[in-house]
Amino acid sequence: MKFCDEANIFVKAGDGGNGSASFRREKFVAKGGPDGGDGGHGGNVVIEADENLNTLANFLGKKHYKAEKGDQGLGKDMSGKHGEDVVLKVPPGTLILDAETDELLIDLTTHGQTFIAAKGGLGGKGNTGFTTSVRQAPDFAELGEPGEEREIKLELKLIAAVAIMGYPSVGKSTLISRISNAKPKIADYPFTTLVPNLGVVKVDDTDFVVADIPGLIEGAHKGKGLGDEFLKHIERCKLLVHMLDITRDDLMDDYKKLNDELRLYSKTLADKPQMLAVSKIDATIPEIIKDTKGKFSKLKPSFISSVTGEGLDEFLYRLKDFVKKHRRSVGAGHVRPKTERKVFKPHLDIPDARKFDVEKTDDGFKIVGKRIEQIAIMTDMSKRGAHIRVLDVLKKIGAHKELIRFGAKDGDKVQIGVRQFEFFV
Ligand SMILES: Nc1nc2c(ncn2[C@@H]2O[C@H](COP(=O)(O)OP(=O)(O)OP(=O)(O)O)[C@@H](O)[C@H]2O)c(=O)[nH]1
Ligand SMILES: [Mg+2]
Repeated sequence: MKFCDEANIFVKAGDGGNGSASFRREKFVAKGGPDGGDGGHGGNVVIEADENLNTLANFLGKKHYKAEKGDQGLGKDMSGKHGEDVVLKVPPGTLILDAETDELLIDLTTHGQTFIAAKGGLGGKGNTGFTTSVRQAPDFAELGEPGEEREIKLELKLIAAVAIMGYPSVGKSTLISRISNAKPKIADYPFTTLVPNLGVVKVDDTDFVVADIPGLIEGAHKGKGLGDEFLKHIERCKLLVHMLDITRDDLMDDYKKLNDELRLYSKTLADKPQMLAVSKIDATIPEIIKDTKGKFSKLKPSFISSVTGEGLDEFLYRLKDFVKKHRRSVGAGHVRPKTERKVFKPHLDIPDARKFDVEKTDDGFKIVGKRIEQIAIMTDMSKRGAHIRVLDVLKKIGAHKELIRFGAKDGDKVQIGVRQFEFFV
């Protein structure tokens, strides 16, 4: 639906804390073993759908959101504290896009659904973690990994709680113009409304969004009239107001035919809770109203006139109760992905983590690969031990052999991500 609210924001996850390169100090022991603890992971920037919100107004003023850094590791094997996540709340129906590429990252449709917009950096390992049988006193620790940062675009597709649907010209737009802030076009010819009109309806302390849908006719599910495009919109609403025009010939027939259309389109649509409203009661005679009440006694419609206002108050209170009753029972959209708040594990999150490619460059070689680049950025190159460890990792994953195959010799430069190394055979 056209009603869109937008905001661009910058998100920066917390950097991981550096690991500690510390050695045990004990009385009467000249030099104890390594006891440097790990740095804490940086916090994530998380975006969460919250049905208590209706707009993205919160993001209009503040543009930068930053999660906490992980603390540094300390001696005595003390790990640094993990950085806290920052959780940004948005209304369900918010699309999250990469601001640079316009790529859709996620469509948050359900209350409680979350998305990590920027991943926190890994904490660096302390020197304790690098002890091996041959390397008993590592004098180096890993640096913390920088947290991700990017610009994202939030786009709100307003999801109406209620859709007013019915045949053309039954008075749908006239009703929404009476009960909400919407100002739709109204006319006495069919298909006046071409795209849904959205309006906010306020009854006492409750407000909700209502959509006035273009008229539906028989065959709509196959694209007849304005067709199935709008049935898709209706599918996103929680509740339907099915409107019948008392000046038409056979209301029961209208009612059944439109419900058949819904059923032919989808079961989800057919199963939506409906409230019936019979319109234009000012334009008929009391006998017909009485007769219609009799025929529809089981379905208990509201009888209204959007022209005189008769029956509108009662209709609105019923609508409010109807919305309140169903607010939590039905999801905001028809897509209901599983919602889980999983703990982010950066290492495990990298697909094909150990894959790499070697390239020859103008002044040396380049290795491209997620995990190896992560290790490189976390390496303090001023420490000889750390340098040797990177070479060890290259050997382990087969990159060292590959570099030799490409012709690498002692002293050649190897670029891995943002870091440069000297190669040793
Ligand atoms: N007498 C009377 N006329 C009404 C009432 N409600 C709507 N109308 C008239 O019915 C005609 C159609 O009204 P709309 O509100 O445009 O109908 P709609 O259902 O939105 O029509 P489409 O958008 O074409 O599907 C207009 O001429 C309205 O003035 C009512 O309560 N009483
Ligand atoms: Mg209309």
